[in-house]
Amino acid sequence: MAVTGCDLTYCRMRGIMSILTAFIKERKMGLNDFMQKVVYCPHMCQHSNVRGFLRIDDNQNEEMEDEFASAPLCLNAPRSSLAEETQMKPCDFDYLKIIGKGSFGKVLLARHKETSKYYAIKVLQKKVILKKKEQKHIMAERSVLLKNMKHPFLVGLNYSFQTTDKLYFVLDYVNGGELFYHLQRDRVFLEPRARFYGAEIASALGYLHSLHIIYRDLKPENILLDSQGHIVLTDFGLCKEGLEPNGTTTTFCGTPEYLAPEVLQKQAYDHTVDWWCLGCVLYEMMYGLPPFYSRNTAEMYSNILNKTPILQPNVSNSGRELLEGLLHKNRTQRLGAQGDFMELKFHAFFSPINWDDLMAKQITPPFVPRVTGPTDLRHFDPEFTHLPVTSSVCNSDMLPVTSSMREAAGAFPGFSYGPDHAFN
Ligand code: ISQ
Repeated sequence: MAVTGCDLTYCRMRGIMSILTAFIKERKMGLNDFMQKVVYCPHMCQHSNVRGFLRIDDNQNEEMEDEFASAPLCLNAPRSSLAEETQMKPCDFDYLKIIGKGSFGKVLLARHKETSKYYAIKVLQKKVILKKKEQKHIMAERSVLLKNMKHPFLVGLNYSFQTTDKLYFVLDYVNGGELFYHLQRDRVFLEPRARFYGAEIASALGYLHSLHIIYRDLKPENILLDSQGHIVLTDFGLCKEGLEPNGTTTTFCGTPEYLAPEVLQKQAYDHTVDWWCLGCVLYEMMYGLPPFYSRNTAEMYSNILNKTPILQPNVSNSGRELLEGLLHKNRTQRLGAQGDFMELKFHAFFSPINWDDLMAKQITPPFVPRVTGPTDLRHFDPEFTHLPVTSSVCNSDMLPVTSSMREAAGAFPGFSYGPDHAFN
């Protein structure tokens, strides 16, 4: 059969279309993954490229903020027609409670109006992010940002969008409470329980490292349990001051107990900083207090830098050996310095763990948090949940008109948007 010019043109067009479709799909996935990384590592927002990309610039944030008139920009697909298909906006949700709060913004329990699904929505103030110092090294590998990011023990990012002055992250919602809320009640965990949590945390950190991401800020309030009792690492990104590795600020906000010596001394750090933090978490689970704890903060800093952690014999040999390895002050001698996660995976302390089963959530959690349903907030700090959400909620009947009124209206001033969109 003769091939006509028409057939050729048709074939070529189909080829071009499939290449374009694949390209758009890849870009869309890449953007989604990028935003997920911003959630896990909010310090990325300090980088000029990230700020430019998110269109967070100082001018924009000065006075013009007409967020009541403007539609939100979908971060998953900015400036493309894909945005319209998948666009979400603050008013698509009912905001039920504040479940976390800090200098960057807050986290709210929200219910999607259409699907009735519950989410934790993290709202970050662009202005506050802007005030933080620049961090240059974070986005060095652009290709890293475009890798897929999904892990059973990392909080999932479902969606993200922005208004003129805020970034919204629609995250999985879990209500098993902070791991350390349960630790405080029990004082210490038996070794099998500490091992289970330690293994789930280590696998999540190892996964991030495989993507060249350092979590850096593992601390009690970032370690949650889901309703089944599995670990969920979040980075609320609400309290980052003082953790700049370029050492330009030292205003610590929150608990400094887990700070690695190299971070404290403003020296270069690498992935081993996460293994130090894991050592601190495991130590606290097994001994009941952080390894360098002192009520006096200056003394605690001095302990972190100078004191050898005390390893009482009520913990097994392999447990003590693991802690000793993770809490090496010299990061080049720390467990994980050479083989990263593999070194932990094959450590004697974790020998009872079947890592494939762990990843598949096939290991029954040693403890199941008592919750009656998604709105059971008993494990959240009442300091947050008792705060009124009224000023944060999107309410189109109460539109503030001046910029100062808008500010006073809180985190979710109401504004109306275009037609309905698909919810992914
Ligand atoms: C998910 N569930 C509950 C609380 C959360 C806080 C921050 C990020 C994700 C969360």
